[in-house]
Amino acid sequence: MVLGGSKQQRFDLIVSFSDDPIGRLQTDGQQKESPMSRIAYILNGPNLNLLGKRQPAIYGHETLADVEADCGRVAQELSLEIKFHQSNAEYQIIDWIHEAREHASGIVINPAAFTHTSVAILDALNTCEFPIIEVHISNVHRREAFRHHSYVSLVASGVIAGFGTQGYQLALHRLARLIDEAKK
Ligand code: CA2
Repeated sequence: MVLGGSKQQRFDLIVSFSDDPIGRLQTDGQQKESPMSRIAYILNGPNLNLLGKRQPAIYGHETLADVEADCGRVAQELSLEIKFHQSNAEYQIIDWIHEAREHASGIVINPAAFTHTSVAILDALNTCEFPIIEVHISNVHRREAFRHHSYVSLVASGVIAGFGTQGYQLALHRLARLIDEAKK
């Protein structure tokens, strides 16, 4: 490709547009880690590793691996790259939030029981400058009163609850829209 200028210098482009449809690569082929990346962290809190294995009447039959696969398919449609994690440890979720604030453009989080207890997760999320979508598989508002309060809702752009595991896919669609709007 020849670029303009008085001396008509010639540049070889290492990356063509078709190699990089969503603009994540720099001309040296390295991945950008700017706030405008399309990396989405999907974080899951305690006991969600048991999804599909216990209490199907509340949480359905899909396993967390099924949810990850569904999210992967939707992410591809939306040109998002996902980092999908689950932990039973509060500190681990906080560490992933810290990682996301450096590398990602958004978080989808089902903090599970930490939703109702964790000021530490709220504080970590408050350091992020991108959209955060809170997801609950069950309709927490039809359940015990202690599930009606969420610390995470104080920082979330939106909350999806009661749509089963489909809620994660809905959250990714919303996150992609918010990332696109932030670019304008
Ligand atoms: O509805 C949700 O997604 C919840 O975040 C799930 C949490 C609960 O504490 C929240 O109030 C609402 C519990 C996650 C436990 O997941 C299990 C999954 C299958 C079997 C047993 C537990």
